[in-house]
Amino acid sequence: MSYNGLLSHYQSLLDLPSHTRPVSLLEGNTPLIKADNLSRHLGGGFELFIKYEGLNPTGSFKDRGMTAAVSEALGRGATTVICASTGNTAASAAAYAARAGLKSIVLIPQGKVAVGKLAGAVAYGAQVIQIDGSFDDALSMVVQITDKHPICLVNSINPYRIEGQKTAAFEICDVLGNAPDWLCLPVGNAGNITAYWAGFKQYHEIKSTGLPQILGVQAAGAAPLVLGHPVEKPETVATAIRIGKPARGEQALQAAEESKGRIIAVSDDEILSMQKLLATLEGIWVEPASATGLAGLTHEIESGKLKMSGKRVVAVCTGHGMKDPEIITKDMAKPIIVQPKLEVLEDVILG
Ligand code: AN7
Repeated sequence: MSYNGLLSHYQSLLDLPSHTRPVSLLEGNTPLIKADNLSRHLGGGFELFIKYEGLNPTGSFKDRGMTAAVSEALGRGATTVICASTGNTAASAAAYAARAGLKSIVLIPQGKVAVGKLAGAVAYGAQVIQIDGSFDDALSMVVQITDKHPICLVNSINPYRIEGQKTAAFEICDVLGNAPDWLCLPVGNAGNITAYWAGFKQYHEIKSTGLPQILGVQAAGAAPLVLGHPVEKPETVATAIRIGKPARGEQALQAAEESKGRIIAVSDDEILSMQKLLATLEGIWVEPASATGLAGLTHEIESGKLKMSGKRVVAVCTGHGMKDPEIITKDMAKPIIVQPKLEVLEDVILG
């Protein structure tokens, strides 16, 4: 059966208006990769799967929500979409808007957007505006401007974003035949955790697939949901989740509570170690934010707070490593240079 993208594949399960006109890049249908090496490294005895969302068309999970939001906007007759973004939403909005023939405007925070994301937004033809402030400032600006002008907001405040993103939960259940025991994922603006929980609940109602416990993970320097108050100046190496006032914070806390899970924070060191482990043990290179869910899982296992024995765990890896190459290249040892002579190469390789 040919695959025509999320909206077509899960049409009957998505609450989208009838005017919606599908704009797809064949997003979704991403692999669920068994990670036995990493599971063994964490003590073993449990099944670990990576939902590799970096393999979406623009390199992040944002494409799931964006196909829905842009399709609805196009069908409604919108001509322009706008979002605030730490980078991935911007690239995704720009790509889907391009395909739909819409203009896109993206507001990004000063300085901290990874180069692969900014390049994407520019390549897809967005008008890129840098705000001399944080993501939270940028989000407040796009909310204000869309209240005043007929421009369509495609941040995850837009309900169709959540509709699209909940398909990731459907896919996991379709592949495993059931919900996992635990789902761990990074939490920034909290749209994704909200969408996963909605998706698992919906599938549970119609297909009795069970419900996972959800472990949402923030970066320690940007952890408003753990601290219980907004963070004025969020700081983390995981720039995707450098967010101090999550738009769907309440729903994230609710998802954690209803699922008997929790939201925790991990340090930048834990995030970067996990990014490296995942790449070197499993061949899966993700951007720092995307290693945050797994870093949280590791934190809980190693501190004895979670026993995973006999469990099935899915870790959502939200964006591709190539989005943020500098995080690797800035500290890497320069490759050695050798003359193009076999003896020299033999010397280097064989010692
Ligand atoms: C790789 O692009 O907020 O909790 O503006 O890019 O749903 O916000 C990105 C978020 C996790 C957090 N992983 O998801 C944006 C933006 C990656 C991300 C998140 C983001 P939410």
